[in-house]
Amino acid sequence: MMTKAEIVAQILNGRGRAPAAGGYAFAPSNIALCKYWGKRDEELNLPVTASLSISLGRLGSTTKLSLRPDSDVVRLDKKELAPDSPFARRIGAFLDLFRRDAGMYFEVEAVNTIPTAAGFASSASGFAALVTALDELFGWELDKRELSILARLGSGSACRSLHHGFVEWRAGTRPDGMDSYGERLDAAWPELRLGLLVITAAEKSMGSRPAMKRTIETCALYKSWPEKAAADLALLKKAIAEKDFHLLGATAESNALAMHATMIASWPPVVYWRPESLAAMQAIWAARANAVPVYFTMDAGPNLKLIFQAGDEAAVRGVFPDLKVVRPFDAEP
Ligand code: 2P0
Repeated sequence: MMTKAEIVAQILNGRGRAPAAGGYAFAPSNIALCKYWGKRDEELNLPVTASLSISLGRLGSTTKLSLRPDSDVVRLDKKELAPDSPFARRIGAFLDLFRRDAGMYFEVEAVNTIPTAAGFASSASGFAALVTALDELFGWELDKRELSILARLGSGSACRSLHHGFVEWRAGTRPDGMDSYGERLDAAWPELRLGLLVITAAEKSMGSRPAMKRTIETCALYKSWPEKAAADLALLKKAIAEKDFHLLGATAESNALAMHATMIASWPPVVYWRPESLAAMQAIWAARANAVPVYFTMDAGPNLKLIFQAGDEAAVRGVFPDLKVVRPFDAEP
């Protein structure tokens, strides 16, 4: 098994120059329509299956980076994190991969433009912005494929946040993961809308990393997941190519529910749903029965992400007045 440090050495391969004064980058958040659930390599975050996501335009993370002489400082949304907090440690361990000498420390200023408190921010946009800012600071001039591989070492889903629009994360087969990265699909869907529905802003019960591991280790249903994910990936690509909204929505919803089924069938069970999550699902199914074309997806938490098209926004808002509506294709740089 290879280590992260070996992969970084292989990619950087002596690239770069004297560090610039700083680095700055933005990366969008992404929401998977076909989920990443299960790793074949925990060190390198290599997935069991391919996944497919849509990036959230201007919603994501900005990261400002500079060098410091004495110790790392990590600020998230203007607040300095305690050095021993889990997030600061995770960033510090990732930055260890890129320090040129023992006396090189970083100041990291990360700001989320997606509501953090509402539980929508994830590590994906953060690590994607961080590697892009590192590229600027050190002048590596890496391409998106290489940056995607580095971002994956921080967090799997981060490899999809290097691009806008629809992104496929190729699972790859190589043990070193050099063929496992995010790639943009050549397709746009300007009328597509995502609605962020806050069920609760409370901290989630369990991080997705241990939940994924427990599912693989204890869930008998997980055996069927690779086949389900492969079939859904093909259907989603067809839906995107043909702009078939019902196929897109139904496939994404079914894929999310199948992922949650594997969590629920793990032991001890992993259940992210709150009673309000199920009530929201039932409201969506009732809306569909009333000819409002709206579907949902869910990740490792209680909140729902609604999928609909621009022409149906008023009808969807009629059911969910507090929805935060995102236009994924509006903010293309
Ligand atoms: C996804 N999730 O495809 C799936 C659906 C959660 C549910 O990617 O351990 O934070 O850093 O590789 O990327 C969350 O997992 O996990 C995730 P690591 P990550 O969006």
